[in-house]
Amino acid sequence: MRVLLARPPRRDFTEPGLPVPPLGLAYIAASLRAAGHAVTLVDAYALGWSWARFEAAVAAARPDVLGLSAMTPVADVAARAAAVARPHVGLIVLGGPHPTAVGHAIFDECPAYDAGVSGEGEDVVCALLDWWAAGATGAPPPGVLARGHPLVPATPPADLTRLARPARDLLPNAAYRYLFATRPGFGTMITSRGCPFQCSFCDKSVGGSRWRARPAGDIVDELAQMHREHGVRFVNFYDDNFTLKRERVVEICEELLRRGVDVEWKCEGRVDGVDLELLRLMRRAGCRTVAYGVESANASTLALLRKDVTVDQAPAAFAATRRAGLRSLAYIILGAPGEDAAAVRRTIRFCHDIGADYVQFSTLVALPGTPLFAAESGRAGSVKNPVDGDLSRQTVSDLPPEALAGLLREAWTGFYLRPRPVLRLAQDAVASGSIGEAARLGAAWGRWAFAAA
Ligand code: B12
Ligand code: SF4
Repeated sequence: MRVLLARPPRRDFTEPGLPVPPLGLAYIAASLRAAGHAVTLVDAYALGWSWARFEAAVAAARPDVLGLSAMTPVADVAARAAAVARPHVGLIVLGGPHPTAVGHAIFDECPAYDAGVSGEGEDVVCALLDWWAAGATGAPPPGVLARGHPLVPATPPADLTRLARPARDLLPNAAYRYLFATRPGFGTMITSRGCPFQCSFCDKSVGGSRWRARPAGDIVDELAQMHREHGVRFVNFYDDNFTLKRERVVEICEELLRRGVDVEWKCEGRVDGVDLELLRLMRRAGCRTVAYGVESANASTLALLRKDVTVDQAPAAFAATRRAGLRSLAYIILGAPGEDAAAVRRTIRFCHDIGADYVQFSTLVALPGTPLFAAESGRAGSVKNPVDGDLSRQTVSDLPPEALAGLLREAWTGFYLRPRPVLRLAQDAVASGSIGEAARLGAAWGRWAFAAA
């Protein structure tokens, strides 16, 4: 079959935009191609296409199948793409975290969808196309959401090495940027899937709790291939928990050093999963930044979030990161239930005290698919965040939305309107070739700060 996989255009062209590769679609493309389908991939978001151009491209391609991906807060964009594409396409399939979290509700949200894929989609999508080609009679294969049929969950792949590598040859690789990269030539990669922790705000519907990791040799082979074939020189490891198993990180670093792969990288870690020796090895092997889910300086909030770390583990991890010569990024949640303005300000101050190089401030959102959703979805107010463009977050908090928005503004401006972070960001934007993205983010940020003032 002729399959078009598409990441639709931006909802709003004034939004800052994060043109990072659509890795999930690239995995799906590789799997479909290996099964003999003719696959094209359009990343209208990264290419800055208008909606008119997107519709014209779909109408010209007239594919048998259109595959889209969605996260819940931006699910309306995929629905708009499906509606626009409907007259020009046979089967329209939605995959990703949104259909996995909400299931058959996607058919009520958007009548243009014919089917959905729940969970990791590489095997399921091939089975779905076979079922569809055979007339869609009888029960759909496991993992497929179809109208009038109950979902039978699919078993996710246990051995990740049997999956075809992402079809990066179908991506507009030169269009990808990342603000904190230290060099141009940006790519992303996943070396493990799943996470055994149970943080209440995190949607693990796709990857699940069973941690499955790829061996070091396979990971470094892919990195070398990205460097050789696509000019990638800085990689974000998007694993939920890159540092979960210390010995695996050591193996990856040693393999990178042994083979001399010239790629710098950033990964996500937990403050309880690093030490100075490991961080120094990571630095030697090309790591430049480690992002940590610090979340809060309030022990009661960490307990509510079921983060399974203590407040005093963060300063130690950030100090070790600094001593190893690495930059640190702290993910922070402000205004969780139980927090008043003083508690929020304690966390804001904490970010300065631990010496974080970058901070990403958020509010607490109860997404479907998270343990928090069932408990808290009834009392959410809307709060805007400067990095979200026109997206507002349905935030769970005891603070009134306006008060929390004010504290969020205080946090962002207090942290970033200082010479050091501004200079560091400017330096990274130049080094990574992301000046355009940085300017757009700065403008969106300025509009937000001005509107909120
Ligand atoms: C990288 C990342 C991003 C990147 C880019 C995502 C992208 N374009 O691919 C950035 C930084 C931009 C981002 C932003 C956001 N993100 Co994000 N992100 C991730 C992260 C860390 C990794 C995604 C990834 O590459 N996974 C690896 C690939 C292989 O998995 P995958 O994408 O899920 O794809 C598989 C399946 O979903 C399925 N599939 C996916 N698409 C399709 C399509 C078809 C046709 C089929 C058949 C199957 C299929 O098959 C794939 C292969 O198995 C995940 C966490 C995670 N572990 O997945 C969060 C995650 C996806 N993000 C999340 C959220 C909430 C957001 C934001 C909405 C946050 C916000 N601001 O409120 C924003 C959205 C901003 C925007 N305007 O789009 C949530 C989504 C939860 C939900 N229910 O929707 C996640 C799951 C984090 C979490 N644990 O809560 N994100
Ligand atoms: S927030 Fe991180 S550590 Fe917690 S469950 Fe999600 S992926 Fe795992």
